[in-house]
Amino acid sequence: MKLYNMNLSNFATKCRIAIYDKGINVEMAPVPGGDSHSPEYLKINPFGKVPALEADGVTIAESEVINEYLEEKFPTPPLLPKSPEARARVRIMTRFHDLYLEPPIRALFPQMNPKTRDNNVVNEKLTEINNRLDQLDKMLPDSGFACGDFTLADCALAPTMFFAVNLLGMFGAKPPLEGRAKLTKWWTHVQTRPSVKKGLGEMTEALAAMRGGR
Ligand SMILES: N[C@@H](CCC(=O)N[C@@H](CS)C(=O)NCC(=O)O)C(=O)O
Repeated sequence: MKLYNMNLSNFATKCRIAIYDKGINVEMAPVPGGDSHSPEYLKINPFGKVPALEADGVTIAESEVINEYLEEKFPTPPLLPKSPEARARVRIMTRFHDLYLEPPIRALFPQMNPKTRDNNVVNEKLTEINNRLDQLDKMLPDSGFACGDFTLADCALAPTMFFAVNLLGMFGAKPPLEGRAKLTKWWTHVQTRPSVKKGLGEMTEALAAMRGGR
């Protein structure tokens, strides 16, 4: 199996964490043509998005579809609980992440440069992010992982929280953990998981390389 991957991509890291946690042997491949919109890569994933997984004769796009596929194909150790209700809770978290928490954070990426920044967009997105972080804080348990045992919910949330913690400060946002006790506890706890430590370590290195222009 081959994952088309970029170490700084939060969506690719979501899949790498699941792969590391399950101990699956997957080749990590750079995006052909060096860009997710290169003609070579668009042949592999017409959406022009990273990651994509080549597995058993099919190419699978979309990080959550990839993670659900990996869960079905390699059920041990499980990253989804057994009961339909508990599985639904995990999927609510992953959808909350994909549809509501991550997009306003991503919308700030084109606003990094203070010289070209649109402050109206920044303020609007920061308000949305703060609302979403408050919602996440309410959804999380008092301790432990996001939904009991370590699950696909933690795989999804951790790489995006990495961005929140490391990037929001440059927009003058209040620290994302401030006043959010459950989120703070979860963030400390989730980073003790070896698969998360490895995935976020790779993001840290990639971010440092980007900042250093390497
Ligand atoms: N819904 C997709 C989102 C993937 C995504 O947005 N990936 C980013 C990298 S983190 C990307 O490929 N961006 C390039 C683009 O949108 O043009 C997923 O879950 O895989």
